[in-house]
Amino acid sequence: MITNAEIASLLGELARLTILEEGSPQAFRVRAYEAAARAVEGLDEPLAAKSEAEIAALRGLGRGTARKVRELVETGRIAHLDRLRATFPPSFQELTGVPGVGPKRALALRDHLGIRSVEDLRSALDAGAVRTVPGFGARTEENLARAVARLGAGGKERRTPIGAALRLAGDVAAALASVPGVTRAEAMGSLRRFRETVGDVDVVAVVEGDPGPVMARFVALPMAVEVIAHGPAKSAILTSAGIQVDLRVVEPQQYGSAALYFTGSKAHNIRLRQRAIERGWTLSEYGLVEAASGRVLASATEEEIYAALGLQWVPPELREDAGEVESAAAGGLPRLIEPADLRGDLHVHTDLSGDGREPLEVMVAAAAARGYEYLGITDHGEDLASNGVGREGMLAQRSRLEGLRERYPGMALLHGVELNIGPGGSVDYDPEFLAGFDWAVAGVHTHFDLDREAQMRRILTAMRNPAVRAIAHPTGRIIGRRAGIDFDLEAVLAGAEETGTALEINGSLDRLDAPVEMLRACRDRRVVLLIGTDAHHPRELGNVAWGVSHARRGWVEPARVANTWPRERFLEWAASGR
Ligand code: DGT
Ligand code: CA
Ligand code: CA
Repeated sequence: MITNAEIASLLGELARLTILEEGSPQAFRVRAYEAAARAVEGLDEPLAAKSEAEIAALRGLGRGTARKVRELVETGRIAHLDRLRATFPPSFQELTGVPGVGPKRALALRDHLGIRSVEDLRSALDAGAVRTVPGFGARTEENLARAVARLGAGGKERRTPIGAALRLAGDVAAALASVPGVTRAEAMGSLRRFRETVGDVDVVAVVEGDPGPVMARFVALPMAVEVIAHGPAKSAILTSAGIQVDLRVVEPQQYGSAALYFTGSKAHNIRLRQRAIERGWTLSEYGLVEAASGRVLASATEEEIYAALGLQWVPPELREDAGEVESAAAGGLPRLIEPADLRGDLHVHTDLSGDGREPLEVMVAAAAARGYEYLGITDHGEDLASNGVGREGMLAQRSRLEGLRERYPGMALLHGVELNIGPGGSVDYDPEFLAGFDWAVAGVHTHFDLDREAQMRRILTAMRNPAVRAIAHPTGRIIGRRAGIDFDLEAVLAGAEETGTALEINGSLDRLDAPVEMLRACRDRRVVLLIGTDAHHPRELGNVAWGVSHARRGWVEPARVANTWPRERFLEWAASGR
């Protein structure tokens, strides 16, 4: 039976594609689908068991949506969605995601120049044709050319950002787990290793008994637009998002060896296989086997396979053959940071920032519900064109926060700000006004095109500013959409060490910034790190889990992350150097 999560995700897709059809995210039909998707997510009973009239009577769902849900339950498809998918294929959706393009302009480019993908746009830009489209001047053309250049690799090199892949894998796994006989369904591959982009999604399902039903369910998933392979143990589909999903079905006693094999990385697997061979064994997705006798030594869990090979169990985020096998052999793997280590959040927006969604009181309550010992509220400083907050706005927020302190004696409330690092390294307000804040992070939000030298000076200048306690999302990258600013890594790390400025690990799935290379380079330095969620909604306080997974990929131990420190130590550090 189709799950509520699947229905919600298809309604979400309808909303996204309707934005393209209408040329605007504000259109009534878009809002209706979004509201319906949210409503379905919050339901307890399965929607698939309800009649059209019962569905239409639910809050947030109307007649039109109810009809589509029934069509989906009865036929496994929504014809209207299939039409939209054909009109706006993944390559066109990608085009609308190029900074500065958006749905309206993508439609104009398509209608006037036949542009249907980023590659088409690249060629049209090279030919100087874009400026001929009504509403696109030479200036727009220049900006788009820069945005496209910043995208980096194109065409076949293109990989899917982790955010989209995680959503998809979650939907697939939930659907498969609902099939009788399936005891686990989990994402493996680069997704389990938490790489920031993935080539495809790999799923392993454990089935007791006949694998037929789970395979049948898989190839008929509503997000499938093409079946690439359909076998008893292995199948693959292409999904509407343009991402391939590989499914492998295994028996319970093979779970460990299958998980190990399909998690990879290939380089990590090769190292393990070498250790097996040295001992006269073989290692495959079916198990660790004594070559001479064919006896299975271990296969049910990853732990027993690593143990048999004389290794500590290696967390998936480390499996890149980047020194983890040597460390595991010596019993010296780091104790990686975990979500429970975090005692506070230091990058949180409210609706005072133009892009925040909920008032201060709601964000503070949500942080308190997580059991935090401290919280930094950081709406945007006044320099940020559309979302910035002026001085009176900040002062008013400060008194509101003051009023909340009594209600939350267990949580230190810091009145902070997310400053905007200008092209020369200056930040918002003046030193006197800045001194009134308890906390400040500073980040780059504009001028991504300055050269390496200028970006370096810019970041170092911000670090030397006594008001700045941390650099938020240090490179400013948006995964799959904007490469970060270019700077000399070593010089920035040295600057952070010297000034005591922390570097943020931004937990938003679009960012995951500082990048892994930067975190790994911090291992040999005394750089203070910080995990910030950049939450614009209470739900996004949960981004901390992504920040932690990303930090683990960078070998980060809890002691190096300032918001794992107990309240007194953290507050003392936060106030120092100001
Ligand atoms: P991706 O999809 O490019 O982001 O990266 P992965 O790591 O998910 O790679 P993928 O999907 O090609 O394969 C999934 C895992 O399966 C991979 O991490 C290790 C394992 N694997 C696949 N092909 C081979 C192979 O030829 N040799 C070995 N040792 N392992 C393989
Ligand atoms: Ca993969
Ligand atoms: Ca694969």
